[in-house]
Amino acid sequence: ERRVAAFESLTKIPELKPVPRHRLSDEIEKIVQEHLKFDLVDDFNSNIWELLAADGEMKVYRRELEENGIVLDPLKAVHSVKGVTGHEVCKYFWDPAVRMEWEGTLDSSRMLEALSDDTLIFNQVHKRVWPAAQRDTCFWSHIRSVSKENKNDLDDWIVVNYSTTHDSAPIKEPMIRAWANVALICSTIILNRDKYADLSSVPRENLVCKITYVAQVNPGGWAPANVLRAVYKREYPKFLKRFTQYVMDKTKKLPILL
Ligand code: H15
Repeated sequence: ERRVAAFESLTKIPELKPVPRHRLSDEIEKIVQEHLKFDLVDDFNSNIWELLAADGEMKVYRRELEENGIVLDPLKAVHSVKGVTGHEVCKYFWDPAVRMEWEGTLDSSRMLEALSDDTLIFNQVHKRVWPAAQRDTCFWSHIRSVSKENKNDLDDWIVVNYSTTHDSAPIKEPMIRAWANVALICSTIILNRDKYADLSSVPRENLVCKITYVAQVNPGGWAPANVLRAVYKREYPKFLKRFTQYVMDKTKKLPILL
């Protein structure tokens, strides 16, 4: 199957061209396939997830997990947003040009390398969580579409942020390097699809974007469990609410990105 990059920036017209291979292609393929296979399984009735927060269509769950006193709680959230496509949601999540407009948990974000049109490497410094040492992260960020069998459906979209190392981002004490495996997966539902001859004539009000967000974060060293859990409980719902509202506001008057 030939994979293509669907866009280059927020402003350019989408292009369809093959993505050249690079040093992380195999790892990215493996991690993306894992997310697509496991994250969309509806396992909320299985007792493994504890509801952390709910607000309208948004539900944020966690699983308490500690290793040697370090909090590793896996997080999984679902949301449903009207008037936007999965392509739009993933694009705004991935694009470094707009990151600081919606991110509320960072001191800085630095792009280190563009591996290809769909994969960037970042070094980000997270806001300090008192009384723990400040954390930074170095990760590749990959975006792609996942085509549906039915041609009347819009593609699914996924962004994966996965920790890596990079020569331009050595760990500088007292900063602690945190590790993460994060995915945002979006599926677009079209209401009254049969009323429209083609996808390009569907109005925004008939779009519903189903969002699944999963995050496994390892703080990379000791941090007080109660403080960390309080931060997660506050920040993940805040992020999902603020980010999705941001995408709705930004796209409202723009042509639909299918
Ligand atoms: O997903 C979110 N943001 C993206 C884009 O900035 C980055 C994120 C990521 C996190 C960690 C490592 C790699 C990538 O995917 C939104 C996240 C919002 C909620 C953040 C909650 C706190 C995360 C703390 C990181 C380490 C701090 C340990 C003390």
